[in-house]
Amino acid sequence: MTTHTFKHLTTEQVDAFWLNGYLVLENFLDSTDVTTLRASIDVLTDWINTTEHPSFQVEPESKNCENTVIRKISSIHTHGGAPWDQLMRRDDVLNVMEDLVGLPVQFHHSKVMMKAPYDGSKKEWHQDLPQGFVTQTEADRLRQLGSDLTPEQVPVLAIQYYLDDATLGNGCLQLVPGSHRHGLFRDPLDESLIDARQVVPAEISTGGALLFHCLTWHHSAPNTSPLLRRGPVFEYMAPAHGVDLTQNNFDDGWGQILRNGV
Ligand SMILES: O=C(O)CCC(=O)C(=O)O
Repeated sequence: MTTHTFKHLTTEQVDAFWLNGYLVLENFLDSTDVTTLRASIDVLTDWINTTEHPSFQVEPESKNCENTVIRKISSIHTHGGAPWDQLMRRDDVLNVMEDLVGLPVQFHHSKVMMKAPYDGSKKEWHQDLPQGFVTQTEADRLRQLGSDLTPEQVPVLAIQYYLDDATLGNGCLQLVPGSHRHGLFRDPLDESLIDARQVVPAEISTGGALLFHCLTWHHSAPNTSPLLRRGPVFEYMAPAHGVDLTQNNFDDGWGQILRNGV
Protein backbone atom coordinates (compact mmCIF):
# COMPACT_ATOMS: atom_id res chain seq x y z
CA MET A 1 0.00 0.00 0.00
CA THR A 2 1.34 3.47 -0.85
CA THR A 3 0.74 6.38 1.45
CA HIS A 4 0.72 9.97 0.24
CA THR A 5 3.12 12.37 1.94
CA PHE A 6 1.67 15.84 2.34
CA LYS A 7 3.80 18.96 2.64
CA HIS A 8 2.09 20.73 5.54
CA LEU A 9 -1.11 18.97 6.55
CA THR A 10 -1.61 15.50 7.99
CA THR A 11 -3.64 12.88 6.12
CA GLU A 12 -6.33 13.30 8.80
CA GLN A 13 -6.51 17.06 8.14
CA VAL A 14 -6.77 16.58 4.36
CA ASP A 15 -9.51 13.96 4.85
CA ALA A 16 -11.35 16.22 7.32
CA PHE A 17 -11.27 19.12 4.84
CA TRP A 18 -12.82 17.04 2.05
CA LEU A 19 -15.34 15.46 4.45
CA ASN A 20 -16.54 18.66 6.14
CA GLY A 21 -15.75 21.32 3.54
CA TYR A 22 -13.62 23.29 5.99
CA LEU A 23 -10.63 22.95 8.32
CA VAL A 24 -9.27 25.08 11.17
CA LEU A 25 -5.52 25.67 11.49
CA GLU A 26 -4.73 27.14 14.92
CA ASN A 27 -1.64 29.36 15.32
CA PHE A 28 -0.92 29.54 11.60
CA LEU A 29 0.42 33.12 11.73
CA ASP A 30 2.92 34.20 14.38
CA SER A 31 2.69 37.41 16.39
CA THR A 32 5.05 39.27 14.02
CA ASP A 33 2.84 38.40 11.04
CA VAL A 34 -0.25 39.58 12.91
CA THR A 35 1.40 42.86 13.98
CA THR A 36 2.62 43.58 10.44
CA LEU A 37 -0.74 42.88 8.80
CA ARG A 38 -2.66 44.88 11.42
CA ALA A 39 -0.31 47.86 10.90
CA SER A 40 -0.84 47.67 7.14
CA ILE A 41 -4.64 47.71 7.60
CA ASP A 42 -4.29 50.77 9.87
CA VAL A 43 -2.39 52.64 7.15
CA LEU A 44 -4.95 51.61 4.54
CA THR A 45 -7.81 52.67 6.82
CA ASP A 46 -6.41 56.21 7.03
CA TRP A 47 -6.13 56.31 3.25
CA ILE A 48 -9.62 54.86 2.66
CA ASN A 49 -11.09 57.53 4.93
CA THR A 50 -10.14 60.11 2.30
CA THR A 51 -10.38 58.07 -0.92
CA GLU A 52 -13.21 56.53 -2.89
CA HIS A 53 -12.36 53.42 -4.87
CA PRO A 54 -14.48 50.48 -6.10
CA SER A 55 -12.29 48.12 -4.01
CA PHE A 56 -13.31 49.81 -0.75
CA GLN A 57 -16.71 49.04 0.73
CA VAL A 58 -18.00 50.88 3.78
CA GLU A 59 -20.74 50.02 6.26
CA PRO A 60 -23.77 51.83 4.84
CA GLU A 61 -25.68 51.80 8.14
CA SER A 62 -22.79 52.82 10.36
CA LYS A 63 -23.64 54.42 13.71
CA ASN A 64 -20.16 55.99 13.83
CA CYS A 65 -20.57 59.61 12.70
CA GLU A 66 -16.89 60.52 13.07
CA ASN A 67 -15.25 58.03 10.74
CA THR A 68 -15.88 55.97 7.67
CA VAL A 69 -16.40 52.38 8.83
CA ILE A 70 -14.78 49.93 6.43
CA ARG A 71 -16.51 46.64 5.68
CA LYS A 72 -14.36 45.20 2.91
CA ILE A 73 -11.11 45.92 1.09
CA SER A 74 -10.97 43.95 -2.16
CA SER A 75 -7.66 42.94 -3.77
CA ILE A 76 -5.64 43.51 -0.62
CA HIS A 77 -2.64 41.87 -2.31
CA THR A 78 -2.41 44.90 -4.61
CA HIS A 79 -3.65 47.74 -2.37
CA GLY A 80 -1.76 46.57 0.71
CA GLY A 81 1.65 46.10 -0.91
CA ALA A 82 4.53 43.92 0.24
CA PRO A 83 3.20 42.15 3.38
CA TRP A 84 0.14 40.96 1.51
CA ASP A 85 2.01 39.93 -1.59
CA GLN A 86 4.35 37.92 0.64
CA LEU A 87 1.40 36.33 2.47
CA MET A 88 -0.14 35.33 -0.85
CA ARG A 89 3.03 33.47 -1.90
CA ARG A 90 4.21 32.07 1.42
CA ASP A 91 5.65 28.58 1.19
CA ASP A 92 3.55 27.21 4.05
CA VAL A 93 0.36 28.61 2.50
CA LEU A 94 1.19 27.12 -0.90
CA ASN A 95 2.07 23.83 0.81
CA VAL A 96 -1.40 23.75 2.38
CA MET A 97 -2.99 24.52 -0.99
CA GLU A 98 -0.91 21.89 -2.76
CA ASP A 99 -1.93 19.34 -0.10
CA LEU A 100 -5.61 20.12 -0.67
CA VAL A 101 -6.00 20.82 -4.38
CA GLY A 102 -2.75 19.64 -6.00
CA LEU A 103 -0.69 21.39 -8.68
CA PRO A 104 -0.58 23.88 -10.25
CA VAL A 105 -1.68 26.14 -7.40
CA GLN A 106 -3.20 29.30 -8.87
CA PHE A 107 -4.27 32.56 -7.30
CA HIS A 108 -7.98 33.42 -7.33
CA HIS A 109 -8.54 36.69 -5.42
CA SER A 110 -8.04 38.41 -2.07
CA LYS A 111 -9.89 40.74 0.29
CA VAL A 112 -10.05 41.81 3.92
CA MET A 113 -13.38 41.36 5.68
CA MET A 114 -13.71 43.80 8.57
CA LYS A 115 -16.31 43.63 11.35
CA ALA A 116 -16.21 46.93 13.19
CA PRO A 117 -17.32 47.03 16.84
CA TYR A 118 -21.13 47.29 16.96
CA ASP A 119 -21.18 48.36 13.28
CA GLY A 120 -19.94 45.29 11.39
CA SER A 121 -22.93 43.99 9.46
CA LYS A 122 -23.88 40.42 8.68
CA LYS A 123 -22.87 38.45 5.62
CA GLU A 124 -25.76 36.35 4.33
CA TRP A 125 -25.61 32.57 4.09
CA HIS A 126 -23.89 31.82 0.80
CA GLN A 127 -21.51 29.67 -1.20
CA ASP A 128 -18.54 31.49 -2.73
CA LEU A 129 -18.86 29.90 -6.19
CA PRO A 130 -21.77 32.04 -7.49
CA GLN A 131 -20.22 35.26 -6.11
CA GLY A 132 -18.49 36.31 -9.32
CA PHE A 133 -16.47 33.09 -9.76
CA VAL A 134 -18.64 31.93 -12.71
CA THR A 135 -21.12 33.58 -15.08
CA GLN A 136 -24.84 33.49 -14.36
CA THR A 137 -25.28 31.08 -17.28
CA GLU A 138 -22.66 28.71 -15.88
CA ALA A 139 -24.19 28.96 -12.39
CA ASP A 140 -27.62 28.08 -13.85
CA ARG A 141 -26.12 25.05 -15.59
CA LEU A 142 -24.27 23.90 -12.45
CA ARG A 143 -27.39 24.22 -10.28
CA GLN A 144 -29.15 21.71 -12.55
CA LEU A 145 -26.50 19.11 -11.66
CA GLY A 146 -27.60 18.95 -8.02
CA SER A 147 -25.25 16.91 -5.88
CA ASP A 148 -23.67 15.46 -9.06
CA LEU A 149 -21.56 18.63 -8.95
CA THR A 150 -18.74 17.47 -6.67
CA PRO A 151 -16.39 19.75 -4.71
CA GLU A 152 -13.44 17.93 -6.28
CA GLN A 153 -14.54 19.28 -9.71
CA VAL A 154 -14.12 22.84 -8.46
CA PRO A 155 -10.92 22.85 -6.38
CA VAL A 156 -11.25 26.49 -5.29
CA LEU A 157 -10.86 27.34 -1.66
CA ALA A 158 -10.41 30.20 0.75
CA ILE A 159 -8.10 30.71 3.66
CA GLN A 160 -9.27 33.33 6.14
CA TYR A 161 -6.67 34.57 8.61
CA TYR A 162 -7.67 35.99 11.98
CA LEU A 163 -5.95 39.17 13.10
CA ASP A 164 -8.25 39.25 16.16
CA ASP A 165 -9.99 36.57 18.18
CA ALA A 166 -13.11 35.61 16.20
CA THR A 167 -16.10 34.80 18.41
CA LEU A 168 -19.85 34.55 18.02
CA GLY A 169 -20.02 38.01 19.63
CA ASN A 170 -17.91 39.75 16.99
CA GLY A 171 -19.32 37.81 14.04
CA CYS A 172 -17.11 34.79 13.42
CA LEU A 173 -17.83 32.65 10.38
CA GLN A 174 -20.41 29.89 10.82
CA LEU A 175 -20.51 26.90 8.52
CA VAL A 176 -22.55 23.79 7.76
CA PRO A 177 -20.25 20.73 7.68
CA GLY A 178 -20.75 18.57 4.58
CA SER A 179 -22.78 21.23 2.73
CA HIS A 180 -20.15 21.37 -0.05
CA ARG A 181 -21.53 18.01 -1.25
CA HIS A 182 -25.09 19.24 -1.83
CA GLY A 183 -24.44 21.06 -5.13
CA LEU A 184 -24.89 24.70 -6.08
CA PHE A 185 -27.77 26.85 -4.84
CA ARG A 186 -29.15 30.32 -5.54
CA ASP A 187 -27.22 33.18 -4.02
CA PRO A 188 -27.73 34.12 -1.24
CA LEU A 189 -28.83 30.77 0.15
CA ASP A 190 -32.45 30.38 1.16
CA GLU A 191 -32.28 30.35 4.97
CA SER A 192 -34.90 27.59 5.10
CA LEU A 193 -32.10 25.27 3.90
CA ILE A 194 -30.12 25.87 7.11
CA ASP A 195 -30.68 23.45 9.97
CA ALA A 196 -29.49 25.42 13.01
CA ARG A 197 -28.50 22.17 14.76
CA GLN A 198 -25.86 21.54 12.10
CA VAL A 199 -24.26 24.98 12.15
CA VAL A 200 -20.71 25.15 13.52
CA PRO A 201 -19.26 28.50 14.67
CA ALA A 202 -15.59 28.95 13.71
CA GLU A 203 -14.43 30.61 16.93
CA ILE A 204 -10.72 30.95 16.20
CA SER A 205 -8.01 32.77 18.15
CA THR A 206 -5.77 35.49 16.73
CA GLY A 207 -3.21 33.96 14.36
CA GLY A 208 -5.44 31.02 13.45
CA ALA A 209 -6.79 30.34 9.96
CA LEU A 210 -9.91 28.78 8.48
CA LEU A 211 -9.88 26.91 5.17
CA PHE A 212 -13.21 26.47 3.40
CA HIS A 213 -14.34 25.14 0.03
CA CYS A 214 -16.15 27.41 -2.48
CA LEU A 215 -19.31 25.25 -2.21
CA THR A 216 -19.44 25.21 1.62
CA TRP A 217 -22.41 27.05 3.11
CA HIS A 218 -21.25 29.83 5.43
CA HIS A 219 -22.27 33.19 6.85
CA SER A 220 -21.31 35.65 9.58
CA ALA A 221 -23.58 37.51 11.99
CA PRO A 222 -23.35 41.23 12.85
CA ASN A 223 -20.71 42.32 15.34
CA THR A 224 -22.68 43.05 18.51
CA SER A 225 -19.53 43.42 20.63
CA PRO A 226 -17.01 46.21 21.31
CA LEU A 227 -14.28 44.08 19.69
CA LEU A 228 -13.01 44.48 16.14
CA ARG A 229 -12.69 41.40 13.92
CA ARG A 230 -10.32 41.62 10.94
CA GLY A 231 -10.32 38.58 8.64
CA PRO A 232 -8.24 38.75 5.45
CA VAL A 233 -9.25 36.12 2.90
CA PHE A 234 -7.10 34.70 0.10
CA GLU A 235 -8.57 32.25 -2.40
CA TYR A 236 -6.62 29.74 -4.47
CA MET A 237 -7.49 27.13 -7.05
CA ALA A 238 -6.25 24.28 -9.18
CA PRO A 239 -7.69 23.49 -12.64
CA ALA A 240 -11.42 22.75 -12.54
CA HIS A 241 -13.04 19.74 -14.21
CA GLY A 242 -16.23 20.33 -16.18
CA VAL A 243 -16.75 23.80 -14.67
CA ASP A 244 -15.87 27.00 -16.52
CA LEU A 245 -14.15 29.32 -14.07
CA THR A 246 -12.57 31.46 -16.77
CA GLN A 247 -15.43 33.95 -17.22
CA ASN A 248 -15.36 35.72 -13.87
CA ASN A 249 -15.36 39.14 -12.25
CA PHE A 250 -11.79 39.01 -11.02
CA ASP A 251 -8.67 40.59 -12.41
CA ASP A 252 -5.63 41.67 -10.36
CA GLY A 253 -3.74 38.45 -10.87
CA TRP A 254 -6.58 35.91 -11.16
CA GLY A 255 -5.19 32.64 -12.54
CA GLN A 256 -1.56 33.49 -11.82
CA ILE A 257 0.37 30.26 -11.23
CA LEU A 258 2.01 30.50 -7.82
CA ARG A 259 3.37 26.95 -7.74
CA ASN A 260 3.80 24.70 -10.71
CA GLY A 261 4.39 20.96 -10.98
CA VAL A 262 8.09 20.13 -10.86
O1 LIG B 1 -15.59 37.43 7.05
C1 LIG B 1 -16.79 37.42 6.86
O2 LIG B 1 -17.58 37.93 7.65
C2 LIG B 1 -17.39 36.77 5.63
C3 LIG B 1 -16.38 36.13 4.74
C4 LIG B 1 -17.00 35.33 3.67
O3 LIG B 1 -18.14 34.96 3.74
C5 LIG B 1 -16.24 34.97 2.48
O4 LIG B 1 -15.06 35.35 2.37
O5 LIG B 1 -16.80 34.29 1.61
